[in-house]
Amino acid sequence: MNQQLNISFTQNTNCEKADIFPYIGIFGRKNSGKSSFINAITNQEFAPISKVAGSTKEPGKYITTIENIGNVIIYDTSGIDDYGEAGEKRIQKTKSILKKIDFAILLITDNLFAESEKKIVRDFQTFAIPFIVVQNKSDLQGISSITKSQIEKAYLTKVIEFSCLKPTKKNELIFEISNMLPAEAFKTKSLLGDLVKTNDVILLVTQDETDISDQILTFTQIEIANDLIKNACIPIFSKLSELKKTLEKIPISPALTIAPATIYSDVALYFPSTTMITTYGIVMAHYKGGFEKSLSDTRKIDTLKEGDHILILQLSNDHTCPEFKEQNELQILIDGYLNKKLNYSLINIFDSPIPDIKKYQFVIFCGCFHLTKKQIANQLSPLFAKNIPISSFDLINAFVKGIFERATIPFKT
Ligand SMILES: Nc1nc2c(ncn2[C@@H]2O[C@H](COP(=O)(O)OP(=O)(O)OP(=O)(O)O)[C@@H](O)[C@H]2O)c(=O)[nH]1
Ligand SMILES: [Mg+2]
Repeated sequence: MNQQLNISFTQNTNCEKADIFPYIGIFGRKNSGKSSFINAITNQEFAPISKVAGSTKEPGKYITTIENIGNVIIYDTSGIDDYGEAGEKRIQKTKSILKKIDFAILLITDNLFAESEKKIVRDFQTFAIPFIVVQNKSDLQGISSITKSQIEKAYLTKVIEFSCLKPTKKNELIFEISNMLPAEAFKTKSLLGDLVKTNDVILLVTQDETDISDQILTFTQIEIANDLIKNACIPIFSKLSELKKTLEKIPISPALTIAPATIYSDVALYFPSTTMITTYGIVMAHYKGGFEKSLSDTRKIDTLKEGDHILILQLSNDHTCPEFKEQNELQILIDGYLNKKLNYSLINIFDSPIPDIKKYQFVIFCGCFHLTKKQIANQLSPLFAKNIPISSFDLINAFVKGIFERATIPFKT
């Protein structure tokens, strides 16, 4: 029976920017109907389907539309129950999608929710991805009330039955997906998309080479350059020692200049005081979230007293990344700036849970931001809701170096 539902859809569907699409991943065992499901909910035929289990071997990405949701990017994946050396590699490729998506749809069939499903759900939780469970092939086997209530209770999600062959419950399903899509999914995923316009010239200043490393561009600088190219900007790189000549050669002033905090003051000397100059770290801090509170709390560093307790939260477990050392720099920077001795506690959030922060007078997070924007929101939003000042290494670093006011101007609307 074709159910007529009186459903209203609340999400904004008028996305102007190309990257303001919800990113949705479809997961499930081999042959559970993942590719068929994509075709069914988008009314398209682009995902190849086969009776043979394991036919989707590479993640597929489709830019399409779901009626009543709007433009979306959907990822098709290979089976979560794959095995063997090649199968494990395929599972890793499926998992690489987790960093990109805003929402996951986990297909099950025959009421089977076992280790493979539990594993992928743990991954959803790690990446703070909301998800819905869909019992597909319901024309062959409906969802049992026990399976439905067990999953819904254990994971605080919804279980819906669906059939790609007889998609009578399509409206109901799309309504649930629409309601569960997080508001974040409709915001820009661009690092600088809110700040820059097409054809803006953006000057990216780098440190002069050191003997220590052949690698001139840091991971952050590469990410920012990628983002600028995606936004159809014109990124121009210049070493500090070449900056004068670079500026002589470019005919218009850059809309924005980005420099490492360590050479910010040297770079600023080349520009009038009205020029927008920020740091790579502040761009990342702005993107990753909690920025408004961090921005206003940073100044409270001036109110800290001798012996106050500071909690440093390390957000990375990569000891090789240069930003990992920020945790040690912070103590020297702050004690030096305040000319006081404070008590620092260091917690790596990969090793230990975040402690009760009431006993601290200030919380600072640092590291190379290996967490995704969603993970940061998930881990840190309870802290941002508390009445304790919180900021990031990059903002504190800018503050104690006396560049905070100028370097944050581009982010103040
Ligand atoms: N009866 C029934 N068959 C379905 C349904 N959905 C998919 N199928 C069939 O199940 C088989 C597998 O479908 P696919 O969409 O290729 O499944 P998949 O999960 O993408 O499979 P892999 O890519 O191999 O992991 C095909 O023969 C489909 O026609 C459904 O709702 N009901
Ligand atoms: Mg498939």
